[in-house]
Amino acid sequence: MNRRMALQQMTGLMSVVLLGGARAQARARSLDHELLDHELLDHELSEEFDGQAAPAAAPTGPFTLPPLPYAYEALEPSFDAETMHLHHDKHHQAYVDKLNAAVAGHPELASKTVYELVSDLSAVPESVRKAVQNQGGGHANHSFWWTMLGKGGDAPKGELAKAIDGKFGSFSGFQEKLTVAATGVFGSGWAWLVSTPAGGLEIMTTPNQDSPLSTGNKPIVGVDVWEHAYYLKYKNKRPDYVKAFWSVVNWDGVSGKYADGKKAG
Ligand code: MN3
Repeated sequence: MNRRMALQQMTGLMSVVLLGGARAQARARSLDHELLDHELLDHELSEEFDGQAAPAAAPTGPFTLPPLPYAYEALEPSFDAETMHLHHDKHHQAYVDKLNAAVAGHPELASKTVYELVSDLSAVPESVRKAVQNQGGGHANHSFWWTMLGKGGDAPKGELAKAIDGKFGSFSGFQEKLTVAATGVFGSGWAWLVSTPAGGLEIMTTPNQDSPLSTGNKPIVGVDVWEHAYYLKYKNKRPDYVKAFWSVVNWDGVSGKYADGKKAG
């Protein structure tokens, strides 16, 4: 073999190698593309079937976090924006996520509203009852809380004003009693003004995230006294937080809902 032939052979070998490399690359690219297509398809499918195609992933439904019905800074200076972000985006979201995890595999629960779930805990299978009580209660209580807050009026109106005066003597008499109940909750929980099954008004407290609905009582006003609701701004001073709470109750909304509830029976 002379030098020229050897060079020709080498060039040929190299071009085979190069060509093979290029082919392999092209093949790899098309495989990538196919894989990508499959990934996209899987993604589309899983979106289309709302998570059913991807059982390994944490469920994103059926319960979802309702958006805050006003800006995060809307309740400043009583409730600071940072607390609102944490309280809504992290704490409330966590209740929703854990409730979704609890009802996964229980289609008979997933088709109910969270209010239906906490209103009849005895209908929830024992294996997930505590989770629904805690996480469902957290979701129900906070969904109520955001809409009850806001800036709309300084005092109850109409039917609610009359009912409060009738039960507590005056608005300030009611405020005093709910304040005492809220500051007196031991540990984490809520203080409430509720409409009882008999139709009257009562002040009650619930531990943890228990919903008044679980005992047949309909919440009208609630005070969240979990530390996550106030610790950033008020530290250990719960009474200061409860005092500030009174300036961010949306009385127009609360009074309207109460009147509608009375009409509906
Ligand atoms: Mn809370």
